[in-house]
Amino acid sequence: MEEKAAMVRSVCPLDCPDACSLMVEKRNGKIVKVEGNKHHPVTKGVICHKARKFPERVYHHERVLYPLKRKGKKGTLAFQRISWEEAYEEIVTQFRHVIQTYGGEAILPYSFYGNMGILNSEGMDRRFFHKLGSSFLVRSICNSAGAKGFQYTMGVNKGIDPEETVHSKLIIIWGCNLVSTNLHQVLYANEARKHGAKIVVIDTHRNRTAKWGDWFLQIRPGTDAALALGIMHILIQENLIHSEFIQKYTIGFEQLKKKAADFPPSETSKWTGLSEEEIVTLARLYGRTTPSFIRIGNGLQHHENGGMAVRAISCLPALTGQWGIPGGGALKGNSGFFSFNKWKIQRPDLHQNPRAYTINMNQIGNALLDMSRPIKVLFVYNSNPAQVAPDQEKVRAGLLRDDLFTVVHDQFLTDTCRYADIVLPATSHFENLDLYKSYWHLYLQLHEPVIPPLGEAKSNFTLFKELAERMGFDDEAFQVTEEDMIKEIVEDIGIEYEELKKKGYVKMNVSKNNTFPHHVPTPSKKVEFYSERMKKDGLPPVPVFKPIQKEKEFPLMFISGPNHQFLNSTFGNMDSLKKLEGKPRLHIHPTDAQQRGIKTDDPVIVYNQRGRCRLFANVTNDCLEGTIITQGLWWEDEKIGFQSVNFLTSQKLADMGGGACFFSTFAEVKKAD
Ligand SMILES: Nc1nc2c(c(=O)[nH]1)N[C@H]1C(S)=C(S)[C@@H](COP(=O)(O)OP(=O)(O)OC[C@H]3O[C@@H](n4cnc5c(=O)[nH]c(N)nc54)[C@H](O)[C@@H]3O)O[C@H]1N2
Ligand SMILES: Nc1nc2c(c(=O)[nH]1)N[C@H]1C(S)=C(S)[C@@H](COP(=O)(O)OP(=O)(O)OC[C@H]3O[C@@H](n4cnc5c(=O)[nH]c(N)nc54)[C@H](O)[C@@H]3O)O[C@H]1N2
Ligand SMILES: [Mo]
Repeated sequence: MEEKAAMVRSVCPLDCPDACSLMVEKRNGKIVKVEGNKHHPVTKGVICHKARKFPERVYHHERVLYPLKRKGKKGTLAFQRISWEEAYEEIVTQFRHVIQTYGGEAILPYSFYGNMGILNSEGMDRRFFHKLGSSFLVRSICNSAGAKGFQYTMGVNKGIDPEETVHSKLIIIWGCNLVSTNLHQVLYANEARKHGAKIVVIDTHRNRTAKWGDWFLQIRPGTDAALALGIMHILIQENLIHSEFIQKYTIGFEQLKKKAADFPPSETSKWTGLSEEEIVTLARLYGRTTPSFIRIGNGLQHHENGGMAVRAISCLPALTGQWGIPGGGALKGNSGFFSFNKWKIQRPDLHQNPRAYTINMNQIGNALLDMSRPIKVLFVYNSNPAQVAPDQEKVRAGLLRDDLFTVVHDQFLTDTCRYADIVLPATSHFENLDLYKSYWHLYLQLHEPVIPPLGEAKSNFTLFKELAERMGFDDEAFQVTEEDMIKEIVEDIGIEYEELKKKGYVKMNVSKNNTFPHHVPTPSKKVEFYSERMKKDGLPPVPVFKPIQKEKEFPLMFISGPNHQFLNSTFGNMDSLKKLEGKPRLHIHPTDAQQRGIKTDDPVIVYNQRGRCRLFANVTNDCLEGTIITQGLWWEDEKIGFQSVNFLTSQKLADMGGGACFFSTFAEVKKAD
């Protein structure tokens, strides 16, 4: 007899700003359907295709359900099943041997946010590797340049409550492909639009978001700081600034004014490719509309000057006095509202060697090949470096090293698993107890398990706790349960666990004393147009524009961003979503295509000094001349000879925060034979 369907609450674990609240339909103990939670104040019943496809992912026939050990050559995906005991035995033996012979620094964890749960992404794992004495990983692949740039101006990674943006009268979406990457911001903006708001999109690509907005400004990549300075120039020259606000809440206006003077419309136009008229119109619109809101994306900061771009843009709202008006201000990221005690969660004090090597994850390729301080064990979880990390030629060469012992904990045999000595089965988030914040909305959510672990899968939390036990770590930090840890985290910031459990979510503090402009935690406690701290850090203290270094031999700028149906490389193995996404495309301007004899649907090779990848051309005016664009981190496909776009990207670091420079990549393209 068919069991009555039960609806259970869940949270979407994906590395996406929306952190949706989900409702899961279960029948006979199995998840059959996933929907958006209608009662959650932000999700409001709306979710994307990816989340709807979770049942297909969770029960996918290719899911890894028990530990595996390599039996063939590295790079070949040949494994045999082993037990957890055998896996632990082998890993612990390697850890002990490596620590004794080379020291703990020869062990490197490599993780990101494949699952955003705090316990499973930055909780028990951190405690474990600290105690183990491993090298430190700088987790800078995503937003660190922009986050740092924003912090220099505003002191903390906070913007405004996105729920307020329904009140905005002007919404500028700057380098952010909302329609694909932050769906609920689109809904708020649509609401604002009903009340007369205008939506401006500033992007290099006429993407889905550009087509949805009211006015699209197609900017040359890497020139956003010039545009921000150009807007300031007009605001100041035409007295569209808010003098009392500037007086009361900012420092360094005179220095900024001097810098902005260098960017009259003619100069700004020369760099950005926008017309003088577009620049002037935008600046006047910004100067004359209140409340105005700028959603700053991740795209524009994946450049070598990306930190400064965000730093410059983040000065704009203070110039026109937007902070503090409902719907006025900007938002790059909101993690600063979740003021957890990281130290208590991650316990860096367990590390016996706080001076251990620090390795920037954007340079994992070089790190794996640097034999002057060899990494002997690489432990990968919540991430797929053989797909997402730049300069894949180096990454793969490093992963192929015979003397490197690699463990990968994942739900699927990702491209990284090809290089693993041991693959461990990870639970899906539905199988775990965890706590979720968002880097956009302000609700903390509790996730209680919806189903028990599939096969022999274990959560990251359980894995690292059990490894600690086998390593003989008897600190209290490793004795706790998931519930203990969650209680400790939330009670520390004054949230009752029982309340969280009952409702599923709690909103963070948005009172006056916790928001701009009343609370600006920079050294001066004011919005810093001039930053002494930047000067100390060897950076220009006032926003500047530094053009991206071009490469003569490779004239086309190659921008490889996320696509609509995948989440980074997650879902890249699912037929339904692959079908919706179509082919891995290279969007190319008609002039560039014609010069190279390329037509739509032609297979093309994109290449540079580091590597190549094969894509299918789409000749279109949606990109600028000189810029070629692809979307999505597709899995390796031998049939079409597809390789990661990250064979072309480089390990160079952005101007701030050790950030990644995925989009400051130059390439050439030719028709494939
Ligand atoms: N569907 C989907 N959603 C996702 C993801 C996904 O893979 N798929 N990934 C998630 C993650 S981890 C992140 S970090 C976010 C990222 O999401 P977003 O913040 O939207 O950032 P991107 O999509 O990387 O880039 C946004 C836009 O920046 C543009 N761009 C590139 N260079 C420049 C420039 O110099 N100036 C300007 N103005 N624009 C430029 C690109 O053309 C692109 O359209 O999305 C999250 N959500
Ligand atoms: N060229 C180019 N490269 C990029 C980007 C780009 O725009 N262009 N974007 C960059 C950005 S912004 C980011 S954030 C990174 C993202 O890089 P990653 O964080 O590596 O993202 P994913 O490719 O989604 O890989 C996450 C992996 O975690 C696994 N996973 C999910 N849940 C769990 C779990 O509970 N436990 C374990 N052990 N594993 C789990 C998933 O199955 C998946 O294989 O990529 C970066 N790389
Ligand atoms: Mo990201």
